[in-house]
Amino acid sequence: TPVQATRDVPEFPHGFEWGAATAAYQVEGASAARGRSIWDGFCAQPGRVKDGGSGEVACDFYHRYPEDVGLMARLGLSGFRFSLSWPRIQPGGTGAPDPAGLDFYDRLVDSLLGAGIAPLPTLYHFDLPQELEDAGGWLERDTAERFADYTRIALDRLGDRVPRWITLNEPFVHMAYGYAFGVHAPGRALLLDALPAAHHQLLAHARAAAVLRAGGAEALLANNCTPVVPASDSPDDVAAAAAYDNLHNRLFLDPVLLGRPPDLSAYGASVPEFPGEDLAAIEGSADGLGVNYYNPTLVAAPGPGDGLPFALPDYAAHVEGTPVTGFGWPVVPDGLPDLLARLRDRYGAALPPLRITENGCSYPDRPDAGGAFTDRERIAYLDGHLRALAAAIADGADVRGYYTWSLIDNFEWAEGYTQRFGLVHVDFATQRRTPRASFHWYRDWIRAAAR
Ligand code: GBH
Repeated sequence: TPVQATRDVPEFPHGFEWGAATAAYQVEGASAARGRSIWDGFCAQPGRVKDGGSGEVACDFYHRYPEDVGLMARLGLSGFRFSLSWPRIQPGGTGAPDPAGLDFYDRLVDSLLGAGIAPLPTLYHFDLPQELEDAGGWLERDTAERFADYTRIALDRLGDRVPRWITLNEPFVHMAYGYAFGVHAPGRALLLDALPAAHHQLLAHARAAAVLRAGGAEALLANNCTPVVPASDSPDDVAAAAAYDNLHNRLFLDPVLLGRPPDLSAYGASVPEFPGEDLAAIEGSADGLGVNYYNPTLVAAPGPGDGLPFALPDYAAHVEGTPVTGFGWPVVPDGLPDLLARLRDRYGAALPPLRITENGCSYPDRPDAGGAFTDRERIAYLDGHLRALAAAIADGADVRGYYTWSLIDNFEWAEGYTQRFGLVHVDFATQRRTPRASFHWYRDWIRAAAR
């Protein structure tokens, strides 16, 4: 039973996609049945992931997907966002595909379609084949060409049933966490020398988009977007906020939507240039954008000795009354309409249709006496963000779908299994799935909104 009634559900456009999201390394498990990815090696290094966790088994989605598709059907989802594991399809990142890997995604797609759920696959969600990392990974231009080959293989197998694809997930997060700060795989702490990973991921997106479009499919790019808020109206804080906005948001959107990179002069001389021919390929290469929205980012001028032209003070400590999730992330539903308005102001007619491809929260469970997972905070989070989204759409934002992160608890990267984002609780010892109260709440919301 829902703990909060889904009353006065606002109207959403006809055909709006109601979804949930996962990613291959975070849920599939069955790691012995595929090639190595950078996350396998990263998790094996002591101290990298909380409690020594890894995606070796995860949710065992590889074997249990029929049960999970059943959960999706009970929710009434119209769409499911998942990712394909590149090393499951092409074990070394190059050469002939592994038929068993392709067969798995084939079965998954058929199972979704059989349940009336549109598959929305992401080709790449942080899990690069290890061999490609050994050859330089995303710092290497050739990785973009390899990604195009892999895209062709996936499209050849699934394109008859899958008309819309996401190329890359969150190239900013991958560059920053994986290559600049080293807190995600591949664990490289290159600071600004990580910037070629932006260029090459964007080129990979463009190459993949060309393949997808030639096959009659749509190509979307999913970015982690954050409304950037200066800590004060002092010129230094405002300048730092602009520098951060350019790095986090505009570096991954301006080339695609405007055909030029943003001004990164605040980052000094080491900023690489995008060759003109690459910009020509990248411009206009997205048929839609996935927006992963979690929270706004507060930015202040750097202190002495800070190596970067910005500092990131704690938002919730600064803006009184801001609740935080179990991860400590600020809960700011109004940041979503704010973000959507900024995108419209900045890109105008160049902005393609949007989908919220991730939004959600982690909280520790307090199972009640009956053993139920009554996650009131998650319900409040979803309710707040969905009402804010409805208002933004009523105000003219062209948002076609909402995919909450996540359907089920899963491997939360460097946090291992300590942060739970699911509508469905997973007992990782037994793989038992138990819908939380938010599952029932979302089901009722979808029923009321999908009219
Ligand atoms: C996504 O990344 C990933 O795509 C997904 O795989 C992952 O499981 C999911 O989110 C949940 O983490 O302002 O200091 O509070 C999200 C990237 C980076 C977004 C950190 C929120 C908040 C930092 N996140 N950010 S803070």
